[in-house]
Amino acid sequence: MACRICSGRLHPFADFGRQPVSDAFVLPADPGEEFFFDLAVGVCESCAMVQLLHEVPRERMFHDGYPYLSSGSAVMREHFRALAGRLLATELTGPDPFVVELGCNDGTMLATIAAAGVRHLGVEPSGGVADLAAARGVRVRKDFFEAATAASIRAFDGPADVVYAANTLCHIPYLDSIMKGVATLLRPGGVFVFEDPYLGDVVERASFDQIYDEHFYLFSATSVRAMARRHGFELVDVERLPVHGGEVRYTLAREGARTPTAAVAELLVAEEAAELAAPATLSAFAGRVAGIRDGLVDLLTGLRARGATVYGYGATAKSATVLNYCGIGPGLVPLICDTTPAKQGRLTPGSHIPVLGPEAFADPYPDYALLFAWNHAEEIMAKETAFRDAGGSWILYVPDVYLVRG
Ligand code: DWN
Ligand code: SAH
Ligand code: ZN
Repeated sequence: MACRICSGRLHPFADFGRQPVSDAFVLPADPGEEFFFDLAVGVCESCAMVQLLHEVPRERMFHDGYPYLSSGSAVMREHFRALAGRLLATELTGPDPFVVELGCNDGTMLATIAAAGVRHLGVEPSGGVADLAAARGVRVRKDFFEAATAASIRAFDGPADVVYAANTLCHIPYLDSIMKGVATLLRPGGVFVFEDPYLGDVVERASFDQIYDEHFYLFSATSVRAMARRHGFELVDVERLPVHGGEVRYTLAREGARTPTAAVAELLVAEEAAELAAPATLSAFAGRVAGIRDGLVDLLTGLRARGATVYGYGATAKSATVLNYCGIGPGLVPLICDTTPAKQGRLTPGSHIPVLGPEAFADPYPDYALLFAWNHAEEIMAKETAFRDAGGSWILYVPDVYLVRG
């Protein structure tokens, strides 16, 4: 198996078995044939990039029915409003600036840019969410970004000052084509800014559910710098972010265009010291994950034996890995509540647990709630205080299986 970035040798370190497409929620009346693939992950012995061993065709994941909405969390809405404000204040200050967002989803970030009257374009292959962005006044192109898309944007709109991508670059196996596209599109002094789940946080928190079909790569400063240099780019800034369970925002500029900040060297040194990409580190991670699986299944089986009810909270893409790897189905978790319209009334992929709207949670409250959207724990627990007041307990499974009692 060869590295998608540098063709180096891959060292496999974790295997989650057969898994469905994580965001392919199933219609109960017409389940059809579900697509499964082997979810296994490895690290490149040459460039340290952590990546899936098998890839799901992009059209199976990102299409008109793609359900995830960026606007589904108040914390994330504020996160993207703040980021847009910062780009406007720092990078988009020249005459007639232009920003391109890859994977703009429902336009949560670009809505602020559009409201400021700044030239922008969202590139978004999933038609349903792209329509929501357009309805917000965001200019959007329904397409997969790649080298050819970039060339046609450049020909029509001219060079971009900023190319931005949140939780999208790590979804794209074909980074060669993406980096060629960014090189074509970006003006000489422009920046490519992207933020994705950080390998360091995944290893530290044993957050194995960050591994699923859409998350093809798990980036680190080490692997991103190596990838960037292959395309004439330098990693000039890194910023750790608390969202989605721990991310890093990377800034790339053309080699020689900007001086890297001290934060880059610091993170590189920390990754080296922690031996983040070492087989021993990643095998230890895989061992902890197996322990979490056993602990979670034991807890849920014990609760069922006692007659306690457990609902899921948040039908996340991440939960597909948890449910299918642990073998959890409707017998242990009879329903999952979720605010996303396109998930409600459907069944979770592979595990076939019904997804209901948020009103089902209090009707009546279960004894326990398994928090699949643990990355939004603060926001969710703050709005669901009545659950604990009524004696309910939250179940979390990263960094270990534990209860937050009522
Ligand atoms: O990387 C990705 C991230 C950005 O979003 C994508 N590949 C797919 C998706 O991953 P996810 O589904 O694991 O993301 P979230 O943000 O953890 O999903 C939260 C889910 O919980 C959504 O379906 C909305 C739902 N939710 C809810 O029901 N009540 C969320 C909040 C905050 C709530 O209060
Ligand atoms: N940026 C948003 C959405 C993340 S979900 C946020 O952080 O909340 C990932 C998004 O990337 C999906 O909307 C998906 O349709 C989009 N995507 C996948 N491949 C892409 C590609 N090649 N070019 C642009 N967008 C892509
Ligand atoms: Zn490699």
